[in-house]
Amino acid sequence: GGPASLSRFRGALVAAVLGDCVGGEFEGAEEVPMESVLQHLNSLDDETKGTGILEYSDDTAMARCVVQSLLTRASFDEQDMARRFAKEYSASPGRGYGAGVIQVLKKLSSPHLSDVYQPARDQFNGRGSFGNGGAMRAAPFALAFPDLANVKMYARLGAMLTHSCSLGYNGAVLQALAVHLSLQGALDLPQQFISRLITEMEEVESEEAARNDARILKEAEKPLCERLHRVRDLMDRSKISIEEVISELGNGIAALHSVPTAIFCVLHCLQPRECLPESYSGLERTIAYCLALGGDTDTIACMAGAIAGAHYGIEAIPQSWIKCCEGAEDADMNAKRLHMLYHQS
Ligand code: 8NA
Ligand code: MG
Ligand code: MG
Repeated sequence: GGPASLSRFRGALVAAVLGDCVGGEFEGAEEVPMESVLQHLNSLDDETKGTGILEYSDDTAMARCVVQSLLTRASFDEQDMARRFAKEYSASPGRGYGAGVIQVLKKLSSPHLSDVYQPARDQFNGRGSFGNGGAMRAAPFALAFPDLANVKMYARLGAMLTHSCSLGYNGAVLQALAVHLSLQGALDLPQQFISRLITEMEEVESEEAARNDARILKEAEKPLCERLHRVRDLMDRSKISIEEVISELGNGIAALHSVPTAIFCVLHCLQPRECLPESYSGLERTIAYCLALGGDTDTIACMAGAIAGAHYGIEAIPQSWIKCCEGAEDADMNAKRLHMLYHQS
């Protein structure tokens, strides 16, 4: 489809859910042989194996709240979104939430709360969380707002409800930007895609709060930009091992160690790769590659899924995968609603 086509919206929202559901199998694993990944993905095609339904985790649970809030309010409403996060957590606390964010979600359910951003600010002795929990649910902002400035502003505010460290919320801004550009067809020119992300993030990370947090955490002056430069170096190389990707970009629960990684996975899998079946579509390659990294596989595959899905569209997603992932059909429905909202504004 053309820029911002319905197929791209459906691809983005559905593939994010698939990445989460399919990636859950290897979450936290230190080493994942590609053979195990392919076996896991094959089992989804095999109805006789009766894999059953793969459940979604916190990534999708929170993304669904973001989507519902944006659709219901037809804009960003922090009170409404915070309420939905809290309600969702108390209804299903066992979705694999990060240890820290649970405290925020409990405080957000208090009826006496006057500032919905305060619980997030109190995290980690006032430094705020730098986890990838803001980024894992950032894709819907790119699907609700056509304007780049709005995507940046609302992805940031939406993340700040739980992640007040700039590395946490700027990771969400980067993820939303990547989905926004992919939706426009920007991945047809991968070099320009990464350059554009770097330019945007240069501005985002030049803010005082970002510079301060980077200094305190002893990171590079503009940490996400520095990682994006590494992504650009790695994507130019024809051969690169999984170990190098992990050591250069990371596979952990920090936004800094996972959002650039997800972007790299998408870029790397634009072409067929030796380690992956020839029969795979680009989207299947991307998800498989994310799982083979180990670490925070559900979240990295969820984020890469959103970016790749916006590029390849719904047609690249195997029906059998959609059938066995909880919430995939809902995501497809919501993508159609978001597409309408996006084209109304
Ligand atoms: P979060 O805000 O609780 O952050 C996740 C973790 O990062 C915290 O529990 C801390 O250990 C650490 N952390 C974050 N900020 C700081 C800080 N300023 N100082 C010290 N430590 C810090 O949760 P989240 O919403 O960001 O979630 C991130 C990931 O955790 C997601 O992948 C989610 O699925 C979840 N999770 C991951 C795993 C895994 O094995 N990778 C397992 C279960 C849950
Ligand atoms: Mg998860
Ligand atoms: Mg995770």
